[in-house]
Amino acid sequence: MKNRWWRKILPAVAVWFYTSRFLTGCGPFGDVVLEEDGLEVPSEEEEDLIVVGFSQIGSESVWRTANSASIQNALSRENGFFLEFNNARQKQENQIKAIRGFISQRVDYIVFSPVTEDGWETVLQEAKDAGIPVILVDRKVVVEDESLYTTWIGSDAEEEGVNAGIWLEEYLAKTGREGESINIVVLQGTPGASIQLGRTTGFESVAEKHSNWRILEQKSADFTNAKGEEVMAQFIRKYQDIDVVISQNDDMTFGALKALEANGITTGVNGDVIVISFDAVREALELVAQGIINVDIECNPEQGEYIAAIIRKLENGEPVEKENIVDEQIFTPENVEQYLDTRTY
Ligand code: GYE
Repeated sequence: MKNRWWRKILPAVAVWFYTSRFLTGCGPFGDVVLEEDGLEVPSEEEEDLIVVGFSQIGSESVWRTANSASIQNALSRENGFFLEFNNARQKQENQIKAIRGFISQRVDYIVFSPVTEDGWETVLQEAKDAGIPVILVDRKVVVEDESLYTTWIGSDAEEEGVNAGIWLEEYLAKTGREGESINIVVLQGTPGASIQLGRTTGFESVAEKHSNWRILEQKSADFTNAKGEEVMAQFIRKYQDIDVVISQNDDMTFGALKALEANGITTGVNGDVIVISFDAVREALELVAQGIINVDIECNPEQGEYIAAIIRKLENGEPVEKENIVDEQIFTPENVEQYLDTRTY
């Protein structure tokens, strides 16, 4: 029989490997990353990096995936950051848990995109007491004491809603329909999310100036493709004469288009129903170019570089603005072609 001596020492090697890893954070074959509360911590060589804990809402949309990628690219090791990325899977309680984890880990900055506006006071106070600056990204919070966060970076949701209304106003005038009665249905995003509330109030502020516009119903489809299809199908069953569909993100629009098509209803420039969408991801811009979606109000997910720049300023002790609004535009069949090649998401 062969002498398999190594079999005898294997358990001892395993014990040595895991104990040394556990006690020192270093493995026998170089540095490894210690896990603490399921969170990564920087190794010794990474100690100079700026540690950022980021709680993302989830991965509900194409926009969200692009937003996550932008933040991961900007807050990379090469750029001097150590990023703790947490996916909250649409739940506020998961975000609060992640933020508490970041606090106990004493990260340098906490960044998060709040799924809804309310309910953040306690955990933000805990971050403040721990002396950790909080940067809000994409969505906003409602808090009495604004010093609970340092700054916010995102889109002007209300302006996006106003832009949708103004576009509709101009389009109806251009097509000679300004005097017609116009029936509108709205697919809304996650209830209580600042972006949903902003887009809604923005559009309503224009709609209320037009006595011939009638908002038949506004219903949440949670920013997802599947729910967009489901809610649009309900609208179709309930209302015979829909003139305009407003969908507060592209994913819901993709779902709604499926439901409309399944019911033999055409959309867009030469169709039965006018479609107004938000986000402007590549696939939606292609549908704008084909005249299937009439207009897409851009919401810019590329917020990573903005966050990195703000953190660098804070590191240098420079002041930062309380609100930082990203640049955005409006895409119609008339202008969209020139942007198609460069759209990466
Ligand atoms: O419009 C949608 C998403 O908060 C701006 O969230 C964001 C929205 C975006 O999932 O697609």
